[in-house]
Amino acid sequence: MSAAPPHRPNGQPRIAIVGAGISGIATGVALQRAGFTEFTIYEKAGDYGGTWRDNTYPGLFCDVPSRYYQFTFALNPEWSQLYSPGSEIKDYLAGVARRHGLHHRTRFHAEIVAAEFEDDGWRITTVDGAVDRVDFLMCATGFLHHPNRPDIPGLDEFGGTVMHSARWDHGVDLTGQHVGVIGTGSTGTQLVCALAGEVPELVLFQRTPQWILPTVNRAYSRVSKSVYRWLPALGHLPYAMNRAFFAAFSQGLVHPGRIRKFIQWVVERNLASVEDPELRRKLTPDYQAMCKRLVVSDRFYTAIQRPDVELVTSGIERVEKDAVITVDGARHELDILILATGFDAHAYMRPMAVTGTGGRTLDEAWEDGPRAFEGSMMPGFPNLFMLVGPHSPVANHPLTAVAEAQSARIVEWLRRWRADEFTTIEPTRAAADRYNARMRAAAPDTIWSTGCRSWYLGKDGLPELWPWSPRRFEQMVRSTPELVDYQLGQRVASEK
Ligand code: N01
Repeated sequence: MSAAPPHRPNGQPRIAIVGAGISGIATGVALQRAGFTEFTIYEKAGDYGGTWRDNTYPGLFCDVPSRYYQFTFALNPEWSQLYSPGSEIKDYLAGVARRHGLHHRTRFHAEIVAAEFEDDGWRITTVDGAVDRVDFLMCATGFLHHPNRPDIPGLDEFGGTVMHSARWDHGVDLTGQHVGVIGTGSTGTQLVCALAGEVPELVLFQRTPQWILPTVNRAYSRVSKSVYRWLPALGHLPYAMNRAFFAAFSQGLVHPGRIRKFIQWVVERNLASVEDPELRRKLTPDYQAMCKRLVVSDRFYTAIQRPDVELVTSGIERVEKDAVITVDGARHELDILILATGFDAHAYMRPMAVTGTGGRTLDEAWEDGPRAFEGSMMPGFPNLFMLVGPHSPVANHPLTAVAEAQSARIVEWLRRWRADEFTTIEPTRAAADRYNARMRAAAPDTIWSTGCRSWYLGKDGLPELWPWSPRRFEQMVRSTPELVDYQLGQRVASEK
């Protein structure tokens, strides 16, 4: 049996952060600022940015305004637009990491394949077989991470190029190509807007129509940027305004009422701008607006009405060497197929093999779906924290804000560890069960439970999102923890 990690004489716990995306960066900066310096960020890829590094497809932008979708400790005066492109967000994240010196503490191409709780800490194994011991494991692996490849007969036999939107191959020349896009989520609709008119024929295969919220994406002027550069603290103002707007909007997500009705009215009016009644019928969803993630676009309906863009609503039966065959027998001859089919949003840190106390694996603990106490800790997995874990996505609240709030809480626990209040911490099973029961009870009130298929829903058909307001989330994360909800491990007296 290996020795238990001795209590660090310098008060420094050893910490592994898994993932160098938004939440890994937020955690690294929070730890560093609080004086916890013995941490390593393990990143399986070669750069920062997480989903913003992986997604590079044409037309990618963030549907949350950039002056809100950023860290409060790194307000950026340089945003080019209200909704900035994905590449700009990726560069921003990498810049924050480097400016805070995280590159000195990041190991790229170092995927952690296994983590086992052993004695008072975690034994972690990287893909090259190297083993490390740490006191705390922080999983910042995100949830829009593993591409969902649809199980369509014949897809592997397609003779042209097939690529998932999150694995865009920039070596593929689209010039003169007949392109099919499968999927009509935020990604599929952004792709259609970007590719319409760029290729001779674009076919969108739609299984379910989407409600579209029209917004205007405006560019920031040079003057506005220099004002924010000159007075960076000014950035808190648009941040606070957006925060108030999204707080109001989120009321419609978690409670029935006027906001839902208003959004429904807006998206229906937007749909009415589609001239051809038959096309309009095909684009009309049979569920309430916001049940699926609302698509934000002022260009989609224009793009889909172009003569060189076709909307196909008949289901896909199979794919042949040079065509997609739909159930109505139509044959759509194509050169390139783009899978805008989303992600396995329920994998979280898997396929990493995580084993807690008593040899219980994460797969066993999550047999009925991902669950966590306060979105971040699990019984039976001591000293493991998840960033933006199960039920932490707070609707359209930016993940930067969620990760900042959760990492501040983690720092509080580490201070208690340093003060020798415990060596190991995990929530009690009773506390976790109570918390998850409250989540389940709140779920039916949310818009996500009103009858549509989406990646928000878990195995039990209930949404795996935070079912209350963003304010309530922040209150929970900022409140003083009830120690009765936790099981604290102490060192035996002889070790002290
Ligand atoms: O994925 P999705 P996404 N045959 O799961 C269809 C974020 N995001 O990549 O609706 C045919 O929403 C599926 O059909 P259906 C954002 O949070 C953010 O678009 O299940 N079709 C659906 O149309 C977003 O919500 C930005 O019937 C199949 C589509 O594929 C999340 O990422 C930008 C199919 C998948 O839609 C995911 O969005 C982009 C099959 N076998 C993304 N399987 C920002 O702006 C699936 N589909 C921040």
